[in-house]
Amino acid sequence: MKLTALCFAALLSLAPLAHAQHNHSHAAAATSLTDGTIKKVDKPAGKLTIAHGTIENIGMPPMTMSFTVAEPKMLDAVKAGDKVRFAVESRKGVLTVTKLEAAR
Ligand SMILES: [Cu+2]
Repeated sequence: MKLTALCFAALLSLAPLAHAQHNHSHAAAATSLTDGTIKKVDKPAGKLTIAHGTIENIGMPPMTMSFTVAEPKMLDAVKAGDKVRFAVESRKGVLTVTKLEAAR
């Protein structure tokens, strides 16, 4: 009985530490969406040219450039002039559009 009480006290004293470690793991940021305007859809190359705002997760300032798309069907969903929101990730060193949706 006495031993059990001691173990319980030990568990309680460890709890704040476990909680601190849990909070620390939340530091990784989710990939956020960036505003952009489609300038060109290049189906043969599998690329979109987008005039984009700041892309925070890859540290890129606003500019117009082409991106590879993760899925070919993304090229069918948009046309030049469309306002979009999209996510970019570096996949094996290639900047790739991983999410694409119409801007509302
Ligand atoms: Cu860029």
